[in-house]
Amino acid sequence: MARWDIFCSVVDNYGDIGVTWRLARQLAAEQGHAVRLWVDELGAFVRLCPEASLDAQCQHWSGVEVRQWVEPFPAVEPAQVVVEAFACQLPASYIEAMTVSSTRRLWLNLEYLSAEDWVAGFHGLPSPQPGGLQKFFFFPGFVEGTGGLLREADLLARRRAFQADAQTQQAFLQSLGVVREPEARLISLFAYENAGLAGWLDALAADPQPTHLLVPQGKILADLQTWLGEAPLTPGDNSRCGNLLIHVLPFVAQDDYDRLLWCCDLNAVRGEDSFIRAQWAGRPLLWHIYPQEEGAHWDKLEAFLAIYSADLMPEAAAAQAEFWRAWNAGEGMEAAWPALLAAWPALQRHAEQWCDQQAARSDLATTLEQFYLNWLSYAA
Ligand code: TRH
Repeated sequence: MARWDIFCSVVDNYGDIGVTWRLARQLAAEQGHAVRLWVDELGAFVRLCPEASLDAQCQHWSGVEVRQWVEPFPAVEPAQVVVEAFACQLPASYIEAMTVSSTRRLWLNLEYLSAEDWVAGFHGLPSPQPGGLQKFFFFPGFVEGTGGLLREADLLARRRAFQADAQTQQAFLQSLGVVREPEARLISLFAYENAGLAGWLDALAADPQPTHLLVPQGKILADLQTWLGEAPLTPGDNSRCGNLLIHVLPFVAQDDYDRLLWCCDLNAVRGEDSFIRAQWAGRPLLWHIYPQEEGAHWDKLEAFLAIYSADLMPEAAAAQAEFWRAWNAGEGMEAAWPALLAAWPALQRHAEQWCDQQAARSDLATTLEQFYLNWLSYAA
């Protein structure tokens, strides 16, 4: 057992806290470490963990000590392993305390997820620091030589048991105010603002098979509202248009978001964490990648499509790629949707195969633990 400090600066949205909160819980529960999670915006944390306090300096949830990251930073003894998430800047006083301490400490920069080729070459490299501190880059990833993906040890067993149990799914959906229509496909929609939404909704409304679209509160609601031509949407609202039934949900707790993904036939997700959780759901997905300056996100999107589609029939791979490109370009969903449906059975099978393939690799918390143990033995 070691003490770990994880630092999370909430830049925007929920990905930074989503990833670090998940990692902190897993390191505590599965590796038995004493984990402190330092968060500079508790409001974002409370959205994922609604039982938590918005202003407590220190609180304990799921075996993790959650600390408010305030300025000036409190005088604390640094942990043996320090994780800065997504290159956030550690407090100067904390770095100073690490530097003057006689105890060796492992400092890791947990980087963003990318399927690009260069990632494996950079994973685990040292990042030289003044004062002799030992800092390394740690890259999550989909291939050998990277740090893997966040996945709790029992996740897939829990997911499969849930998906095999129609009554539990029904009860869960009912707790969100959703009554599933027998013939309807269920789609969850979590996305940034997207001009392509109107075209997709037109296609769903005209589709011979009914669709039940579940939309948790978030940025996409404004586009939905414009398409519906209605007053501001709030959780619980329902609208029907042709063969499309739209249901606005509250923003649910993080564990319930998993269950929502497990219930749906297709999940539209965004960012980094929901993207991975949709893959563990074993169902087809649609990724709205976080847009970056100068279009850098397109390379990431194409890199992922290339590895995800490697074992798919060419027609299905092309239909999926065009669907994802249309969504991220914000146009062309009317044509991309029927093409995707033509490839549907292949995509369904593939989603489960991909999940198995990824689950055969070490998860991120396990690779972090291994990295730490190697570092310890190297130091001994
Ligand atoms: O919210 P995101 O877009 O977050 C991030 C940040 O923007 C970050 O700066 C950026 O670099 C990164 O994306 C790529 O998307 P993400 O990562 O999917 O995080 C959303 C979290 O919110 C995830 O943990 C799931 C959770 N969630 C819920 O708990 N309940 C909900 O109802 C929904 C819709 C999501």
